[in-house]
Amino acid sequence: MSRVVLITGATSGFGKECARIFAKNGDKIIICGRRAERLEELKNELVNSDVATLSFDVCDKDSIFEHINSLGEPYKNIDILINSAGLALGLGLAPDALLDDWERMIDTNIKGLLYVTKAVLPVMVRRKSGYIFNLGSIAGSWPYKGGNVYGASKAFVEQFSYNLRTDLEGMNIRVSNIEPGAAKTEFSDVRFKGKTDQADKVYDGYEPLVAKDIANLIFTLSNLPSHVNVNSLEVMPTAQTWAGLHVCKK
Ligand code: NDP
Ligand code: 8X3
Repeated sequence: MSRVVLITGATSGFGKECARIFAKNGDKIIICGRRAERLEELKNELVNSDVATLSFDVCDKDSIFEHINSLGEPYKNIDILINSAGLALGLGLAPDALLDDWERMIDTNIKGLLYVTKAVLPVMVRRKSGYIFNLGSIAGSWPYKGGNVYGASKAFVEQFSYNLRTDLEGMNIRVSNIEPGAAKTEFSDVRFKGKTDQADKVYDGYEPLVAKDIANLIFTLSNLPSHVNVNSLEVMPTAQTWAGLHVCKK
């Protein structure tokens, strides 16, 4: 049966590939992002599917509620929310990192995700049905140098996902925290503020994940029987492992 799927961060990366796979499989999609022209391009690409576009900044609370509350038939009964909008800014160590970057990551990855979730929840609660996918990260569990606030914001997403699921007990609403490792999207271009040579280096010499890998997994989870909730899913490229504990010797 066709579902209504609202996807943030649909102009790029995981969100864009989720839009493609859900739309091509007959679901109705609502694609969101700030870059309206990219939303229109994607809508044109998916011309044989039901696609609505909503252009808003997830940091703008009022705009989010206005846009989501403005949805009419056949899009207003959202079955699936994919919270993919997010970013890392900079890889500087805490003493050097920019406070503005820290604030933007908190505003986007934490507050933005909360606003969108809060705007979508009433319809799921009323219909006693829904599935929320949050894009966490391995950075939420595994510290690395320069990960400081980005990793902390993803740790928030993980714990919020579990607490949300707990609050929604008995309401037949599933919540999964998806925790990818290194994936080649526009993520590093954004992190390094357009310095593409630095961004490309992140994925040099091994086969990273691609957005389709994560979109396929999200789509698969969305088709599990409704009594099955995958709480978290950590996914890395085969080439990526853990760094081990570090000792700073004299
Ligand atoms: P991309 O940079 O390719 O896509 C990010 C998306 O987020 C874009 O569509 C962008 O849309 C949207 N976005 C960013 N800021 C805002 C904002 N203020 N308002 C609305 N939309 C916004 O990155 P990915 O697809 O890789 O990242 C998606 C999610 O996955 C993020 O939460 C990221 O932290 C997480 N992640 C990424 C990993 C990776 O290695 N790539 C690994 C683990 C997690 P627009 O600019 O048009 O608004
Ligand atoms: C993105 C993965 O390892 O670059 O969340 O932080 S990582």
